[in-house]
Amino acid sequence: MKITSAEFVGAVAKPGQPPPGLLPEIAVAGRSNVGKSSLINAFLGRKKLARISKQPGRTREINFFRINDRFHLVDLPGYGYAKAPEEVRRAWGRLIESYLSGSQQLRGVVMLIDARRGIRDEDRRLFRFIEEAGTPALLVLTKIDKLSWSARAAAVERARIDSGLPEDQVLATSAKTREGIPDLLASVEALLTEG
Ligand SMILES: Nc1nc2c(ncn2[C@@H]2O[C@H](COP(=O)(O)OP(=O)(O)O)[C@@H](O)[C@H]2O)c(=O)[nH]1
Ligand SMILES: [Mg+2]
Repeated sequence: MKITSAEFVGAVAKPGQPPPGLLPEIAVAGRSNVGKSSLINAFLGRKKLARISKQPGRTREINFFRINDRFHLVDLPGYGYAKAPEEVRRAWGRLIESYLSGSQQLRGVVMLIDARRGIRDEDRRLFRFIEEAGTPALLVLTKIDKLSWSARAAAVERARIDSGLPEDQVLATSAKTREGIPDLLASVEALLTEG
């Protein structure tokens, strides 16, 4: 897949609010600071697109980007921000879970995991939720450039065992070096074609 166009088309701020259009959807989820904005920009080959979701207020919304007039890339708000009050964290959870269980267009979820940290409790909770909904998932390790070559293989293997996903659904990526980005484009293409 080659990205030819990408634009912000709207946001969902409350559970149950309809999406800004009915294209097939690929959602991207991960803890705050996992490298989600950087990866989305690397994936799209754009420098500034995901910055929109950094605007105050937007970080707690689900942001929709129309790609190639063919699908929506859905940027889910980052979870697990340690300093957020409990009530705010719960509201994030409700919004994300309401979207994931309610969307009729969702073709797959790209779950981002920091390669240095591996899968943690909140990731596991979301992962189980996605599995139970029967939605196809990709597990994408981020910031892989920060690991040595030997540590990379171990991180991928651990993520594969922890998630129970088959090998071809676990990818190692770097927004910095673009390692793994072509594989991610191919995997997203496969989700859209299979769906
Ligand atoms: N070395 C390295 N750093 C990264 C990579 N991706 C993101 N970062 C850094 O990780 C921090 C968080 O990235 P950001 O994309 O804002 O994460 P978000 O909160 O998940 O959207 C920033 O300091 C980035 O520069 C990567 O692939 N390699
Ligand atoms: Mg971000």
